[in-house]
Amino acid sequence: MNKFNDALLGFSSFSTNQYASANYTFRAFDDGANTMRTIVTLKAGEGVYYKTGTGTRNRLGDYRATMVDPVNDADFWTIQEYAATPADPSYVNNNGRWGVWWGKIVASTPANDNFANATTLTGIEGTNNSTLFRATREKDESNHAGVVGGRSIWFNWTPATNGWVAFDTLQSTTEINTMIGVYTGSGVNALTEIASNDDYRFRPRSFVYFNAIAATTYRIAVDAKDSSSEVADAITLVWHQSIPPWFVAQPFDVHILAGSTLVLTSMAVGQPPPIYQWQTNGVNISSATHANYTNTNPQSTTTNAPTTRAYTAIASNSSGSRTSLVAHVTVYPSATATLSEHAYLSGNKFKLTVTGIPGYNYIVQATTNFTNWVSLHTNTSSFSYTNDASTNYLYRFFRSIY
Ligand SMILES: [Ca+2]
Ligand SMILES: [Ca+2]
Repeated sequence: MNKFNDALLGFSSFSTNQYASANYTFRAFDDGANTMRTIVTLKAGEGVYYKTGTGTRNRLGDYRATMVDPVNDADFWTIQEYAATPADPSYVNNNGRWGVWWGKIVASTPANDNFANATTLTGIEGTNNSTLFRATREKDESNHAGVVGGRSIWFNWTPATNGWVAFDTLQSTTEINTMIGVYTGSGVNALTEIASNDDYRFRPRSFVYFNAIAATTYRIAVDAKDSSSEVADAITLVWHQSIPPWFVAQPFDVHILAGSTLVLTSMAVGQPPPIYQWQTNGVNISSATHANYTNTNPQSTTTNAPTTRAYTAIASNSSGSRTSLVAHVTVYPSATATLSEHAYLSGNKFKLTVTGIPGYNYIVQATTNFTNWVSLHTNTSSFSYTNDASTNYLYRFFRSIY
């Protein structure tokens, strides 16, 4: 028997349709009482065995052994005799031949039973289904959550970003009384506890959360109380990390005419998805709690000069908050353009510069009678315009309209 109380029985057997063979049968610790599993033939006998030696008895089976592997006290080795091919196929005494055949019977244990063989978890969230079946306590392993267990399995998780993360066994489908311990450190005997939990809200399963630091490897142990009423093995480990917001779209500067609809856009990603609060000059704007901010009637504070205000979006979630770049919004009380730098150029050309609301389109028009205006040119403020036909008229007046 091994440390789990599994049992292995090795033996030779023969019958009317079977030459003397090497066999074993196994019983797992949790198999039903008074049962052994189906007999396995390690090595089938090859022929008649007839070898009485000096007496009259036909002997077989002096050389056999079944042992637990001393390295892990879990696997079994068995060596058994079988009837090998006789030296002479005729039924002649002492022509029988025996051989021995060895086999290793592995007691399945969780691959991540030991700290050094921890299963690596990746990503900001996920689900891992594992078993504590035949999991063990290692030498120098401490209790997890201060509770005596003895069936621990191990996981490694290295976050890419800072942020709160939760690990739990709440979704385990079996009635299993778990503990979770989260640590940093390089060996099972050299760990610093970060978080641990036995029972979560009076339930036997466990829930921990901690503020994870990017690029730090966390060692997560899941263990179970080994009481007789809680011998289930399957556990479901779920983890979920929240990521602080990060702006992937920033608001930008806007020049706008008073009364026009102002739309500022932003987008932040995070986990959980962020909520937004827009501010102007550092003060929260009422009801401005979406990624985009809309004002259908922006105004200048004066009637004769534009007003510039600073807008920012603040994105927040449970892991932190972040402020967008500053967008300067300049509201113009009027779209009236200013004409400047008018001058005659060589070749009888007339040039002027139009300055209105930046980004708005303005039309340069001309007239000789102030009744009939002719549109000459359209461009985006501000711009310079040169009129090539100025000498065709005795006089001509120019204006620019929005
Ligand atoms: Ca273990
Ligand atoms: Ca528990």
